Amino acid sequence: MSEGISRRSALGLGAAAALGAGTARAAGVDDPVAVVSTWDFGKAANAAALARFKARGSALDAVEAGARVPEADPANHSVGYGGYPDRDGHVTLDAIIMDDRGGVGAVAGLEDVVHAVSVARLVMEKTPHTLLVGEGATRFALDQGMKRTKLLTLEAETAWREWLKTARYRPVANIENQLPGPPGSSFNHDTIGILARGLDGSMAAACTTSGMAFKMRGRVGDSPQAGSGLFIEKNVGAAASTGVGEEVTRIAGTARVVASMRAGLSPQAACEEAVKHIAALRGDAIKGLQVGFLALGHDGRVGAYALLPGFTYAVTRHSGAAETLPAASLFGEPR
Ligand code: SD4
Repeated sequence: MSEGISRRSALGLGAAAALGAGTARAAGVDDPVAVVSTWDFGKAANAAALARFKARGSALDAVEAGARVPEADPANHSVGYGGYPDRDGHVTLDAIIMDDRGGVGAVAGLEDVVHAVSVARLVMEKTPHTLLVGEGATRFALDQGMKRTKLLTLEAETAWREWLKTARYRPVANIENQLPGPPGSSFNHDTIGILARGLDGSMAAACTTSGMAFKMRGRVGDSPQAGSGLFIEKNVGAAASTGVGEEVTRIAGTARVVASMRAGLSPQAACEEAVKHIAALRGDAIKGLQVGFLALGHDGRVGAYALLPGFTYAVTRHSGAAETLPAASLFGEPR
């Protein structure tokens, strides 16, 4: 058996059980983790990110390339194009990208442009700012040569019109992975958080989403806010969140996860601490709501934990070995 195959089998059920049980596994020294990302559709995103690494791209190039996959895929009507609109019928996108040298770029409430993560990168690289919102973000993207695209698909518009009949706003736990449709279809589009680590130890991270379906016009979630939906610190690690953004923002969730790692907790223990903090803080108010954290340490260790079962994440190593794993959770079935 080649070493590659034995490594792959080491990433099989045993690893899933170990990670799923909440004990973060030390990264393989000979085949370190390259990319991790949220939900089942993270696997395809990770493959695109790894391809950038292989083409000598930076960690920043890798996370941008990865995030663009679910943003654009018209077949799966994923994050970005085909996202569910706000309650007034507008698809608005939130995205952020960060490197480990203090680089931050983000957009919130972006309309009519598919690749929010690339606009975020342009904010980081071409402006003196870290966050552009709404009309100004769209104008900036178009000025930078991005194409104007109608993001509301017929399918998403139909779902919105159906929603308007009751207009009850109640986020559904784990909608990202639910049937009908393949992962990333219009029924389970949502946030991707993607964290990458190059073989030289450099790291970058990105997060992109159409936010909560049928949100209020103007609502911004955790995703584009540094320290809520995404955070990274050199020589410590990176974290991303997914689920009901308000619950993450209340505790500056990913800044908290990274702070815990800085203080010496493993990525797994850091994710668990943040989830438990939300539960203790919010009590019954978070009944039935999902929040998940995913973390990648600077040493390549991975952690993931959620309030409810059903949060999955994809791990891809520099060899190309890849798998999707279930995160352990604080509670049992959705309460
Ligand atoms: C938000 N956190 O806008 C995002 C949504 C999400 O998986 O992550 N869904 O609140």
